[in-house]
Amino acid sequence: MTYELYYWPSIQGRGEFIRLALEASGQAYKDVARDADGMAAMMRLMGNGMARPPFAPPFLKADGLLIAQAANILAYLGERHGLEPQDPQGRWFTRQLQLTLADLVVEAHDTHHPLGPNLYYEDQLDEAARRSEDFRTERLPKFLDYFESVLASNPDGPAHLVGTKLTYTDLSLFQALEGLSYAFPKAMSRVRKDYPKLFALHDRVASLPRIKAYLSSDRRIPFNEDGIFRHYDALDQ
Ligand SMILES: N[C@@H](CCC(=O)N[C@@H](CS)C(=O)NCC(=O)O)C(=O)O
Repeated sequence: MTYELYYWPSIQGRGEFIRLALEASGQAYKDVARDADGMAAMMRLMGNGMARPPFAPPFLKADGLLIAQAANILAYLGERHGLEPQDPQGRWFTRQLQLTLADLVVEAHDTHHPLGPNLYYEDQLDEAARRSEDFRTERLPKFLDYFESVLASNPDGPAHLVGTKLTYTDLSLFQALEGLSYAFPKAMSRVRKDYPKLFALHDRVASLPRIKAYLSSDRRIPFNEDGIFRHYDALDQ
């Protein structure tokens, strides 16, 4: 079976969390909107009159199902492809961590769009600078402290967030660290030494053979200033 992933074709965005899970588990998939006519197909699925339509990308077509919301899609893939623990407590905790990462993603996005996505960044420069300062000094350390403590307190050891095996939330944490390091290189390099377990997990994920191959392929879209994690020097002082 070939999965069909629907996501904006020129950014990593939230689609990247899904791409990483598909790549790490070796699934065949089509990144539909990157093909000719793919955008039209994606817009049709969100169109008026569709039964049970998604609100926004990413969404995944698989086995007659159409599933939206990144965390929801990952729960589906995790269950099918061994990217989540078998025990209920571990499974729900994995889902809980993924939703916490989704909260972090929203806050990272809001550093450059604190007044909302319908205004350009250039129309909210002062607010973005204020929001970013709070993010860098308060929110970012709070999230990173939390994930470092989850690794430190994993009864199965600090190699993974949950259990003894790779889960989709390990992959997503890798992606969050990648994005944060792109957007806030100065802030992230200052705190790197405070989070040895987080960055060790990041480096382990980066060196998984399938992920390594993916990251150096043209399937991996470079970070840019249209995505969620954007680098503006003014926001990283
Ligand atoms: N909570 C959703 C958020 C989906 C979302 O905001 N998608 C963005 C792209 S990353 C989008 O296209 N939004 C359009 C909109 O909100 O109008 C998820 O995690 O999948």
